[in-house]
Amino acid sequence: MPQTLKTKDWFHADGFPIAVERRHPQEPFARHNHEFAEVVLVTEGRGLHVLGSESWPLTPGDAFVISGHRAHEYREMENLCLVNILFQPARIQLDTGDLTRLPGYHALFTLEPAWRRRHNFKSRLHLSPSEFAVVMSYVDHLDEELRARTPGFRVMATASFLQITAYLSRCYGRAKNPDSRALLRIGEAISHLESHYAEEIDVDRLATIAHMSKRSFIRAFQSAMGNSPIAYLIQTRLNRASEALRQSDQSITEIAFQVGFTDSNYFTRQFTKNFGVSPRLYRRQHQS
Ligand code: RM4
Ligand code: NI
Repeated sequence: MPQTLKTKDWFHADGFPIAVERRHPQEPFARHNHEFAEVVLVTEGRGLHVLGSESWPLTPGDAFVISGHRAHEYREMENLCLVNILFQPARIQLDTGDLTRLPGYHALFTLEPAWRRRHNFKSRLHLSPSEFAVVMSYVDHLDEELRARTPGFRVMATASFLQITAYLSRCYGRAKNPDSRALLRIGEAISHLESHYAEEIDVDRLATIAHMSKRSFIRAFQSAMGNSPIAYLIQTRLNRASEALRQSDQSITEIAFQVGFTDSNYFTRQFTKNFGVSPRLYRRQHQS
C-alpha cells in the first residue's frame, strides 16, 4: 500500500486549502497518494514520472495535475526540479466566473488525470518558455502571499491560484496534438453543459460536440467525471440553485425554473436528496 500524504501534515494549521512546495531538486520520495490534489510544474532537469504501472519522461515546461487518490512517484532523477501546488479541490470554489466554461479546464483538471494511461501521456500539457514564465510569476505571487499570511492573503492567494488554473487551461486549449484535441472536444461538451445548464440539454448534441457516438460519449463522460451527463447536469443545476437560495430573494419556484427545472416539486425532491435539507430550510440556514 502506498503511503497517503495527509492534509493536516501538508497545509497550514489555519486550514487554508492551498500550499506551495518547491523541490529544488526533488529528493527521492516513496510512492504515495494524497488526500489532496497537486498541480506539478517541472522547472529543470529530467526524470521519470511513475503513475500506477505506467511511466513517462519529464522535461522542463511539463505541467500536469495529480488528483489525490492516484499513487505516483519520480524515478531516474537527474536534477529534477519542480513546483508542487497542493490544493483541496472541494474547498476552493472553482466553478466561479467562466473557468469551467474553458474546455481546457476540463481537459487538464479532470479528463487528462483520469485518462493519462489511455492516451499514453501524449495528451499532457507542455508549456513554451514564455508561457512557463507567465505561470511562474503567478506562482511567485501565490508563494509570497502564503508566506506573509497578512490579512487579505486568503483572497490574494485564491486569486493567484485561479489565475494559474485559468492560464494553464487556456494553454491546454491551444494544444495541437491529436490526443489533446480529442480531450478538448470532450471538454467542449462539458463546457457547453456548464454554460447552457438552464436549457434543455440533449445528450446527442453533446456527443456531436465531442465528435463521438452517443454511446461512447456517455461511457467516456462517466469514466472521467464519475457521473452520467444527466446526473452531472442535475448536480450543476442544484449547485446554481443553492447559490441563488443563499444570495437572492427569489421564490423557490422562480429559482427552480431559472436553473432549468420544469417542475418545482421535482426540484424540491432532488434538492433535498442532494443537500439533506429542503430548499426552504437551506435558505433559512444560509441567509444572513
Ligand atoms: C514530495 C513530492 C510529492 C509531493 C510532496 C508534497 O517531495 O514532490 O509528489 O506530493 O512532496
Ligand atoms: Ni505527490
